[in-house]
Amino acid sequence: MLSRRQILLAPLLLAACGKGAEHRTRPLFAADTHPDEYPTVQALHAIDRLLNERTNGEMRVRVYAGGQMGAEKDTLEITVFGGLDLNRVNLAPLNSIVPESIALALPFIFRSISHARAVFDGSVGRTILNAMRPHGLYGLCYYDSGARSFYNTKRPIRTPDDLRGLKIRVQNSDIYVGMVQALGANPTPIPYGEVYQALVQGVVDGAENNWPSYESSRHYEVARNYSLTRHVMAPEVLVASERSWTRMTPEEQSYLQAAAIDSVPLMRDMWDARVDSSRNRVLKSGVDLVEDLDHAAFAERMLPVWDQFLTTPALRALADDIVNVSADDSEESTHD
Ligand code: GTR
Repeated sequence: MLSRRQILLAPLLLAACGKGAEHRTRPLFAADTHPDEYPTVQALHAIDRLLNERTNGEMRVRVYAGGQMGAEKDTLEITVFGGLDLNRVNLAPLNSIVPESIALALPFIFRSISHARAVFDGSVGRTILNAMRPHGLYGLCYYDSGARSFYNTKRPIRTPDDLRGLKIRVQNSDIYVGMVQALGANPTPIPYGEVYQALVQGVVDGAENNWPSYESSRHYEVARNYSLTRHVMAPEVLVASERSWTRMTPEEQSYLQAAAIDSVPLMRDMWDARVDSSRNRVLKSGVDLVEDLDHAAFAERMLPVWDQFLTTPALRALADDIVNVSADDSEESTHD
């Protein structure tokens, strides 16, 4: 029997395999793991609106939100194959596909949200997007993802030692596994959509994420200790399938690239508002927030993780370039 996902995917795969100009008569198919009201999904809708206006309805985007197409790792495979034209994913599942992306995922590489934004918007950001092409993905733009922090069902975390022995869900990326191991906890990679259940059932004791995901996924209802470690500020990424991209005319390509770039400031505004509302909602529910953390102690534990993952001179140079990007860190955004 066909699974729900196979049934959902069938028209996409058929359309993707079609020949000739067919791709221009159908919308671009886009996936996102978040529910419709989440800022990343709203950014995809913004791209649809911009394309619709600018091409008189010739180019449109059909958004499959809420993880309908599967976990990010799987949707990336579908995107490389051409079954999805667009995919909004976190950087983490790209780490095993595009080595250059590792630099942006290093724990504590960014000093602040302003620093992270300056990197995403600058030449290092572009270099990493360009590095995706040989891997079947065309990097269109980055979206904000704020800062990720640890939360758990057991106890407040103030020092790395407080994490010792806890089972922590991580994203599908070896860096996250290495990071959690270096903190003395036990990493368990689980797809995002299954984490709530895993927390409820005690399969894991905790996870880590930004305020909007902690709230939207309802993890905060179960894991009531949130510690503001802010250990990773890796971005969200919007990729196109290289197969879909090369089938577009140069004109279509520039419409799509422009709409993606123009959606970034729109998303950033929605993101900042959502961070505030998510944080308020979560704190109002009585979550135990730890802010007085020893950040330096966490960062120090990450030095061997950097060594473990910066395996080539090129990657080291990218990490150095990131560190050297200047930004007004004093103007730290509270929207983390
Ligand atoms: C969120 C991110 C998702 C997904 C999720 C996770 O912050 O927006 O794309 O990566 O985290 O933890 O799996």
